[in-house]
Amino acid sequence: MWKLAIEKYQNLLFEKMKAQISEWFDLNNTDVIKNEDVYSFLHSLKGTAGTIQLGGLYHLASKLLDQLELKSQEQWEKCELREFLFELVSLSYQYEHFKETDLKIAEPSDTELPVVQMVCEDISMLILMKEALEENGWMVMTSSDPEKALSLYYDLQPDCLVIDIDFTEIDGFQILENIQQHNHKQFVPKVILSTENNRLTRIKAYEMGADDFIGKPVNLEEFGVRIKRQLQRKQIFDESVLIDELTKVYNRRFLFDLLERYLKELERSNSVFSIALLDLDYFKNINDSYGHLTGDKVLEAFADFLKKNLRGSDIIFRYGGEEFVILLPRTNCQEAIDVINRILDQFRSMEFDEQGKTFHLSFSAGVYMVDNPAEASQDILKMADHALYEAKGKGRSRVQGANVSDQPANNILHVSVIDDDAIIRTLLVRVLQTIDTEKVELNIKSFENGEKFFESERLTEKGKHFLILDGVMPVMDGIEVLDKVKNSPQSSGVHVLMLTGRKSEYDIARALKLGADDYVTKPFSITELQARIQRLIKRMF
Ligand code: GH3
Ligand code: MG
Repeated sequence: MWKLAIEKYQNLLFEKMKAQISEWFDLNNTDVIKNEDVYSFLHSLKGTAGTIQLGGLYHLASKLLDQLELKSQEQWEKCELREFLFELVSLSYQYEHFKETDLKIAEPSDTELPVVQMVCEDISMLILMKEALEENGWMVMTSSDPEKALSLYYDLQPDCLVIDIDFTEIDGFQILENIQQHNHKQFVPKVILSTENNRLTRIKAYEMGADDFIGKPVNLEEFGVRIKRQLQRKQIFDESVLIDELTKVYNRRFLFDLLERYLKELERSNSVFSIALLDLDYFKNINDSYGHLTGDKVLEAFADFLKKNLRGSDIIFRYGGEEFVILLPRTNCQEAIDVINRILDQFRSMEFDEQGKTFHLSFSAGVYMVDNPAEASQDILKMADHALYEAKGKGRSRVQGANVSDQPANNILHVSVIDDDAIIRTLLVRVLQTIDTEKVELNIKSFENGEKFFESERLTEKGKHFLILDGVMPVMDGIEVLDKVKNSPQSSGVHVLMLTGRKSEYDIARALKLGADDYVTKPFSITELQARIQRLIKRMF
């Protein structure tokens, strides 16, 4: 009995606290908050928390009161107060959703977690499977629209693909076939799901390149294990192969092996070398205008062009999607820049002929000379990457040396948090502020609702946008905001992460249909959300 009563009072206290914080944070920008109000708020919090066995809250309130006494200020600006009360906001969130009164915001892990892509028309299935797989710590991206799935596949380069072929309007095998056209040159394990668990369907799936077939209904535990097996196979494959399947140049893993060898050589004989990181300009346009198969052909042609036109001693690698690395042994920075500039001139004049239309392409490049054998391979690539982004920033189709530039260039990503809950808004902004994004500068703003967001004309700010959008809001709900965003002229540069209630299947379905890139169900763990946002941002650049 007593336990129940205590819990009721604890809930009430947190509610009261949340209401007060929200009231302060939702004030108009011009308003200030009186210090005496903050003082009496904390004072009563401390008193009540002690009485109803909320030790964590009691200590936090005491600490804040002590700090307040040292400050002796008359009033608070909203943002100042937000900073001051942040721990309280976080505690309140944790309590509301997890009944945890101790604060933990851990560092997200930096290792690249596997990415699983799932295509399925049935949203409830999709939600269930996503949840089950994410328990393993994998990042799961979902789509219910076959076309969106295809472009997501190219953007994401997942480590495993799961297709539920039970589509109502189309033949689900068609999705597999479309992806296979590209996939036969890239190993990504594919798992097919279907209610048609019969011999003919299974044979067809395997013939079309499926690596596993799972009949529905799916046992989630077994499903997780079978996906795990596929991810292991993918890892073994990646580690054992040195050649990129599509372009037949060396792959990223071999690049790191070889870099180690050249660093040893540098130490032994003092012979410097350079690396160039090349990235095709506006390559996405090729995919969008001519289809992904043409995109693939262009990548192959680019690799062939590099093989033909570089010096015999230079070594070519595919670093990722449309990025290539060239290692130039015994070449200093200026010499490397000259070589790559010559290549760029030749490439610009090359004519592509596709579907009766001709077009020209260019690339941007960052060049970095390695003359210190103690340098880590990852840092070497980072330097080249900084230079590449500088080249992109200066208008593309150019070569930039890293050794001559003083500052790494920063790309701007406008991140907007739209949520009517002041606690969540504050928390998200803080999470975003702690995210470490090497080459991207985050411009973070939060909005109480969709109307304020559109009034601010935020989307007209130049550069890429990332929106974290609450699904359910008064005034204009998240789905309406998403709809309006996706129909705006700026829609192509906007990525959207939806926050949805665990049970609001209908909202998830609509969000995905309208083109949300990802969704996270509430309540979310702060650590997990942080890691997820970090990875999403990394993939956007
Ligand atoms: P920028 O000049 O800034 O580099 O613009 P971009 O369009 O080249 O760059 P962005 O990073 O926006 O798009 C690269 C696209 O390359 C995204 C992805 O869909 C596509 N892509 C990645 N790998 C492959 C692939 O193997 N085949 C095809 N066809 N497309 C790929
Ligand atoms: Mg590019």
